[in-house]
Amino acid sequence: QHKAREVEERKELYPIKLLERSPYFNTKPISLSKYILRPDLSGVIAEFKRHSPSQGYINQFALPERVTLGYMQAGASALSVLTDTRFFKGSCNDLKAVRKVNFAPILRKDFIIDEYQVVEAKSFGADAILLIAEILDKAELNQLFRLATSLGLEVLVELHNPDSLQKIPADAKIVGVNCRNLSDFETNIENAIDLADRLPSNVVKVAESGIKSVNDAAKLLLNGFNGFLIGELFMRAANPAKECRR
Ligand code: IGP
Repeated sequence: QHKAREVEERKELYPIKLLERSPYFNTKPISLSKYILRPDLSGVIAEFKRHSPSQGYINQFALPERVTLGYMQAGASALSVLTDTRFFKGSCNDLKAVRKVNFAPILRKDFIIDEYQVVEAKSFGADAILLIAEILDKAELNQLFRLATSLGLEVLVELHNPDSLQKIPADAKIVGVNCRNLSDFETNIENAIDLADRLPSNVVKVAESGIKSVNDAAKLLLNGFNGFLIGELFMRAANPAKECRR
């Protein structure tokens, strides 16, 4: 797999020992789950996404610092930064840039398959990571979940298929339903609505992908979702932050 090779390369260049010297190992992370539930914020996790595999460039020249500061001023609960390079043309440098100018919780969004990436997320100042149930087996998911938790990172456990429900770690605090089918890229918010009742009852519920309007978000809210992960709708707008404020 391509991701595995990419991670191996970075391991050689920046060994874990080096990452562990990052000052972020001595800072207390900000709780993503708490911020999603804060009544004075919108529940939106606003994503910085310049490119996607299905759409190509969405916003090629957007600056991560500027866009994410705008998101915060618009009342977003949290930020999501895509660090995958091959498909999303992002990197940990984006994460670093966003961290410097924001005090809100930041989710590192990537295809995390290796413990190295969890340590890396922490060293670049992330507060939370995404773990995708469909690309990990249950044991791997639980192992990465435990490592993240031990570093003080929160985990957004993402799933798309009902079959993956059984993989959710017992102490998961935040679960996301991805409305995008990763095999054909189609999005359908009904997917999240169908799964809403089958999620563990004590978790913060996040709907991800394909949220195209305030109406979509309202529908999801009525069906029990607390958080909304939105990228393209904002990034496609001339002024992403203004779109986020709506
Ligand atoms: C955002 P959208 O349709 O608002 O741009 O979607 C986010 O949910 C999406 O980027 C995403 C994603 C992922 C990307 C959800 N899960 C896993 C990469 C990997």
